[in-house]
Amino acid sequence: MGINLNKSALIIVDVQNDFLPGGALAVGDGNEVIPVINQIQDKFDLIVATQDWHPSNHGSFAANHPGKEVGDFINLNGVNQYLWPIHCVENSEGAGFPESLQGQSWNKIFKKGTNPEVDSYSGFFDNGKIEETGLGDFLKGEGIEKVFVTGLAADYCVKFTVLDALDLGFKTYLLTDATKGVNVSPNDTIEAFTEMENKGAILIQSNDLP
Ligand code: VGL
Ligand code: ZN
Repeated sequence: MGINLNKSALIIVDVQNDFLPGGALAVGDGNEVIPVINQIQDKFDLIVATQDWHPSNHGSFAANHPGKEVGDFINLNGVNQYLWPIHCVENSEGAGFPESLQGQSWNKIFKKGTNPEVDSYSGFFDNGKIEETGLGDFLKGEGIEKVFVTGLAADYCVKFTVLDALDLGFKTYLLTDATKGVNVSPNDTIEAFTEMENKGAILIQSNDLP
């Protein structure tokens, strides 16, 4: 497939306890991405992780909107917002990374979703595209041209991270065996894969890496 890893970064999206089986917003089989991600980290000179990190009054939590339930939508400061269970509250166990995920060679962690007024699926921008996390400038400052995206959840934070990476001009690969989706609707993950591919992402598996 002719991939070389010069000027490449591995992006690990939201592999946090709350998105793993038993967590507050568990992704089915989400734990299966961990050994795959561990196995490929050595190939990359630059590794970044994103961390969903919400204050307890975050506007994406159904519990913060009396009368609303998980799965409802609200208008959150002009953005259509799906309401989630309480998850990844800053400094909680659920917001932490699992011990089984190797993190010793990560260059930087980017927290997102810290503003209670707006959600942030992408690792680059909030959902209103008002504020940046700093990830884009960091990668460009390091001379990165290609990104390889992994993590959770395929149909939310991974998808929006991939789409923004493409918008920012990175050659963008999705590692399909290193991501799993929430599937609020049953086909969400497969549709997210198609959408990412249609917008220019290159879908590969970890064993396609050199
Ligand atoms: C995510 C829903 C809410 C994710 C984060 O990491 O995909 N999904 N917050
Ligand atoms: Zn969140």
